[in-house]
Amino acid sequence: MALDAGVRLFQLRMKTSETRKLYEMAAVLCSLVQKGGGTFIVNDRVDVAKVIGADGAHLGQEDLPLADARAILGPGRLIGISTHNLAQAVEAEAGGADYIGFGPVFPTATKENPDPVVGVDGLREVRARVRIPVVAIGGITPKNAGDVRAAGADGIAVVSAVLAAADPQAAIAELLRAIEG
Ligand code: TZP
Ligand code: MG
Repeated sequence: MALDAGVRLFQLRMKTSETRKLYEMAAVLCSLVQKGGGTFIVNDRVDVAKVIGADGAHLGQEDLPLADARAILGPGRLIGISTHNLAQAVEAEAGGADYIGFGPVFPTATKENPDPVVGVDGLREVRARVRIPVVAIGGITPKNAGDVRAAGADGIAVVSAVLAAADPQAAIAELLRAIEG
C-alpha cells in the first residue's frame, strides 16, 4: 500500500518481537519493497539486515557502534544513525554514516522515552553542519511537513501520521505533496 502510494524508503522497526519473527517479517518485506523499487532498512539489527539482503541497517545511540556495524555489513550497504543533537550528528558523519535521522523534531507519542524535542531550528542547524542526508523524525504530519522540508530535511520519517490515519494512502499523498510542493 505504501509503495503504491509513493513511499520509497522503508525501515522495519519491531522492538519487541522474537528474533525469528523479526527475521521472517524482514525477509518478506525486504523482497516486496526491493521488487517495488524501494529501499529497505532494518532497525537495530545489523545481523538481520545482512542475512536478508536489506539495503542497510539503522542504529540508535545505544546500538552497535557504527564502525562495528560497518565491519559486519561491508561498504555496499547503508548505515543510518539516529541523532538527537548537533554533536551526535557531527560524530555520525565523521564515523562514516550514510545518513542521519534527526529528532524528535516535534513531540511524539510513538517512541518510549524520547529525547528532547529539537524543533525546526535544531534541524536547520544540523542541516547546515553536515553533508550527508538528514532524515527528520518525530511528530511529523502533513500539516508541519512543509516546515520540516523548508528547514532543509532531505527526507521525513513518520509512524503515526500514516499508521494512525483513517486513510493511510491519502495521508502519504498529503505528506508527499507537502514535501514536494
Ligand atoms: N525516533 C525519534 S521520534 C520517533 C523515533 C523512532 C518516533 C516517530 O514516530 P511519529 O509517530 O512519526 O512521531
Ligand atoms: Mg535502535
